[in-house]
Amino acid sequence: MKMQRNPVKEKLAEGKPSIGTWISAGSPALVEILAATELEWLTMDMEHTAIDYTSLSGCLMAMRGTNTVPFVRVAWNDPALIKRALDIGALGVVVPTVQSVEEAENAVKASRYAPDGERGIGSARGVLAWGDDYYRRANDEIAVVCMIESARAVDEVDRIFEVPGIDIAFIGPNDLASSLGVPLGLDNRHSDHVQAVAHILEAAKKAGIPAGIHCSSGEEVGRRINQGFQWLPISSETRMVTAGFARELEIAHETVRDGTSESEAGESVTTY
Ligand code: 3PY
Ligand code: MG
Repeated sequence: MKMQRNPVKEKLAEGKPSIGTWISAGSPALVEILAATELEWLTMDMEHTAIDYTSLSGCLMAMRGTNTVPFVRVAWNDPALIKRALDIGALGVVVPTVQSVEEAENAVKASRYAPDGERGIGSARGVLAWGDDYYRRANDEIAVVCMIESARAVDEVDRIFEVPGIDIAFIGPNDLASSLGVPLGLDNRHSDHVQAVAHILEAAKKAGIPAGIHCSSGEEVGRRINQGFQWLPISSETRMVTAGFARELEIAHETVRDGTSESEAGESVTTY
């Protein structure tokens, strides 16, 4: 088996948007279901969740053979963490809180084999999951995602984006809000936040790097695509499950209040 092109990198290079979600529970069963949807990628979040390497490898196995691309957000910009996430089979690594040229260079170096970087050799699962030519092709197909999520990074963003090898510039709205000293929240409308986001997007465009931002909803994803963003997670799998049940419970209570009965609902056949 030969390593295929990374479809997310291909789409972004064509200037198209790519939509995925964040995985917080780390359930291989749920990941398998989501990998059968039209979401183009899933990011297993090891920064802010209890996902460990055993559940991570289960999630990656659940995605094997699907068209859904696995990304992993590592806990920190640390070469040891980046190496393990990639060696287990991630095709993209999301590196939190990149704030300087040196930190961006470190993220790229840890993600690429020589001569482009310093990643150690030893990805048995990379070869198994992606192909016999993995060591030769991984540098081209793995996506390095640098998170811009602090006031310091916003000030440095033009220089950071000159670092070769950054594939996606991804905004973390909550850390950015915290660092700017404005109220937290995705889809953040505080003017300082709006201005910082626009500045990052413009710098990324100037550098020819696709930009992404964590979105609260499909509606926000649409607006962000119209704004020029390309790599867009809709919320997370746990939040979507919670929101889905909250909505259905509300409908159930509303229906009871309205007094609609079975005979009035009309004919329909629903599978569960
Ligand atoms: C943030 O909002 O800080 C994030 O890291 C989102 O992924
Ligand atoms: Mg963050």
